[in-house]
Amino acid sequence: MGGNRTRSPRYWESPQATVEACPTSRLRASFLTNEVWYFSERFSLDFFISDNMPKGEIVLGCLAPHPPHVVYAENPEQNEPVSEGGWETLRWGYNRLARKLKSIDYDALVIFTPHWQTYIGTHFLGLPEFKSKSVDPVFPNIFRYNYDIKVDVDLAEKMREKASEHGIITKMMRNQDFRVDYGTITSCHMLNPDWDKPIVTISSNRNAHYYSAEVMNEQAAALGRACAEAIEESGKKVVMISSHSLSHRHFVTESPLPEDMSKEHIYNHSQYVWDMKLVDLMREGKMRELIDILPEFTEQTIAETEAGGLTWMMAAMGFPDYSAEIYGYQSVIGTGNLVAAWDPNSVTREIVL
Ligand code: 2X7
Ligand code: FE2
Repeated sequence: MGGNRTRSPRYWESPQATVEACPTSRLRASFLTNEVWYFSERFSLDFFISDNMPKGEIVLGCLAPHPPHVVYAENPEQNEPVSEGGWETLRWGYNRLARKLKSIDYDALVIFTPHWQTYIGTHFLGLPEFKSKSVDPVFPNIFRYNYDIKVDVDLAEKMREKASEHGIITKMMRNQDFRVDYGTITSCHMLNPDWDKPIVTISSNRNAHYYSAEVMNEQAAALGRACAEAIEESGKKVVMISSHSLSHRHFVTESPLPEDMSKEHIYNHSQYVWDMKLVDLMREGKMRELIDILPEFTEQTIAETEAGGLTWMMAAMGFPDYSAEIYGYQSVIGTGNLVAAWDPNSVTREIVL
């Protein structure tokens, strides 16, 4: 493996670091890291090789819908409003996937969210911590969540760099007062309520608004490939999260008690049939086919796939041809919400539902 990183000169002063130096001082090796550096005496040609630098990998991909209702229904201490429950099919599916995540060794969660919309380029959270209160603009009655989020800034920067190399306009979000969107918070809370892993949030650049759902699909796929390269080079184990519902036609009037499940139902049969078509393709491991028909699905069901998250994740994972794990499907104010996961490891991959 090669690279063009530099080491500070002080690194080589440590006795353990330098185990061998040839007379011309052009080659040095390190006990600490197994790196072998070749010094050309011209900075731009210095490089290293390493035996023990494992490639990073995507260890799981999750489709994680973010109606704030599911957080409200869980009654975590971070959220101010208190509920009597609700949306159990979705929440119990989420709880099961969260248990699987606990059994997986990973370094960071990387999430793509439709509720951080950017119009000039793709943005990445770029500070180590964001702490504030998130209030859902449409449902302030159910979501007022105090968050304290840790970010893997190194990984975010690597992704930004790779995306930029691929011709994508990018920016790091370095404003400490930036309010993290409720999509990121809801999906991450449901998958990892302990918040014990750093995250990277990626914004959704609205190519669809300038061009079309097809262009959006292409751009999101390019971003996914760039992120996969960044993950590989980072040496980290990453869980990817595509945060969104499927069909998205929803009620225009909220019931007096939001968690009154006697009022919750699918809004429109055609939209439900579309959602089930997608679930079938996921079960059959036909993700390339699914992504090909996504622009049509998005248009007909005004789906949140419009933001590009699913395409981004599937492209990064090489369009899986194995079965997705299905954890649950339920309507929230009429929208279609599916919790699903793609496990590249055939030993741990399960048939859940
Ligand atoms: O953002 C959402 C959503 N995607 C689905 C349902 C309800 C509220 O907010
Ligand atoms: Fe949403």
